[in-house]
Amino acid sequence: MKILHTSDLHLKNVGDERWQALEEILELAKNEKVNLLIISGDLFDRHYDAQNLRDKIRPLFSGNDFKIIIIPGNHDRDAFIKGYDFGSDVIVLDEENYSVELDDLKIFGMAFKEFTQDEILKNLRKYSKETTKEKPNILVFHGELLDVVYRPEDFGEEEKNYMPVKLAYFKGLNFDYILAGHFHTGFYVNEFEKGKYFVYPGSPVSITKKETGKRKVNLMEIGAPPQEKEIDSFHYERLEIFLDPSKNENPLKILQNRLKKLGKNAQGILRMEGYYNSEVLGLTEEELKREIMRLCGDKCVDIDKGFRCIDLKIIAEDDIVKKFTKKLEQRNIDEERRRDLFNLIVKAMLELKYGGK
Ligand SMILES: [Mn+2]
Repeated sequence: MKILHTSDLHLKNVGDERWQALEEILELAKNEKVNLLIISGDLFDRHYDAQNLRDKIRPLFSGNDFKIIIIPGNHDRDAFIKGYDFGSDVIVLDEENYSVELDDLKIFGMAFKEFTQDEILKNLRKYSKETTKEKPNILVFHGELLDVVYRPEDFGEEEKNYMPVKLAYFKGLNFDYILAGHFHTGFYVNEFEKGKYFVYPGSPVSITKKETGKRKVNLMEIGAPPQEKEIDSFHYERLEIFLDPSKNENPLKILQNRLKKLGKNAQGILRMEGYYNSEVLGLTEEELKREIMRLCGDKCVDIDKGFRCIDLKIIAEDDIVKKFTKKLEQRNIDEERRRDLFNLIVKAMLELKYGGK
């Protein structure tokens, strides 16, 4: 029994990067011959988007060789009104119809609701009592796992707590897998009891610039641990460059090399800092920024914000700086230490030259 598990696509439009990610996921499910596709909440960005996209999603969610189980998340909690047709393969698990029994599995869905911790626990116990001994039981869940130290941005742009749970809540209950959604940043899995797993696949496409790196889904076999599987969807990638003046490198060459390595579906969040000598490069700070923008085209975002290079020509010819740079070159020290030391000498030199005037 093979399952593809994802969540948090936040669909808004047909044909955009998020829509393409959904198409890629369906293609993967088909190629991998999965028995089930599970979407653990926030398939749609808003209630309105679900209304607007329902007729377009219907053909994608019909006629597949697998069922598609969906639960509402905090973003699309009101989207799945009874009687609405999202496609013939779809089973929505909500407050009313919270479980479904298939040939090899029993699946429970805990749709998003503004529950207190007591209510969550009560519900979990109620569901657990209805689990079956004959086959594995799965809980599909949308909310926060408090065990992990999160930053608010890990959930996209949420400001408050949504359905907070702890791994301890699931101990002693009869769920073999908790297939969760809501956590955007990355793939997270925890074996909270022997052979029992809690897993967040992370959003399968970058929703905000905070979700960087290749996106993943959970492609798992019942009885085995969840497995992360990289997909080729749109994503942001941090593109950080530090110019080390002791190395005398051409910033534009470094950038070109980094851009070449950027995947075709990736967009770089550029940050270039450090020092260079405009006399050697033949470009002022303004000109250098303009060249960077030209090279990046639409492959990078936030170039203005990320351009932090400093022209050092006013102190570069100073003998002390030259000696220091040479010394730094000869020493075998790591990149970060080198950076700190250089920042120090630059600060000191600038202060010597201009301080107090
Ligand atoms: Mn959410």
